[in-house]
Amino acid sequence: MSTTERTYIMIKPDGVQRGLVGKIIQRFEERGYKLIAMKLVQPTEQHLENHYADLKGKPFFPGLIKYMASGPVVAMVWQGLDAVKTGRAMLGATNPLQSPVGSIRGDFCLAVGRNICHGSDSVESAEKEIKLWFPEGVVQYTSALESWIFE
Ligand code: RTP
Repeated sequence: MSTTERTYIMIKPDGVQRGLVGKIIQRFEERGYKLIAMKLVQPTEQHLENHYADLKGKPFFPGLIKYMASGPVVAMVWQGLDAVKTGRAMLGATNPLQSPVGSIRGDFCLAVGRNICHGSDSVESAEKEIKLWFPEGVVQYTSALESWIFE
């Protein structure tokens, strides 16, 4: 487990429209993760089909692409210990009704097709997603807080 593990976290169009951007960012900052890339983008359907290529063929795929292309999303890369698995735990389950209270989905949403955020499900998919959403790369910097967050 590395203190420089990275995950791709995205606030979906409903999260942006509902004004939840600040709250979601705050949870990752407060947990001790470091923001190393962020942008507001209006993704194309083609880009989203690449992002969700593993789900092509699922009955909900066309609706998912339409929903994800319906407005801007906030694309982010967060770095820190166990970022992928802990990031997913912070988001909650795919179906918000099965998400524990205290998780982002468990606190802010109800429907699987409007679940406000995305998080990479493995270190390998995080690497792929970071390249897809940030072909320009991420920012390298040292935070003075790091020695207070990691041993
Ligand atoms: P995400 O990629 O967005 O973080 O979600 P996930 O890994 O938790 O779930 P995944 O199975 O990869 O599904 C991707 C997104 O598709 C929508 N979905 N709708 N209507 C449905 O039954 C259904 N199932 C999945 C959700 O927005 C889910 O986050």
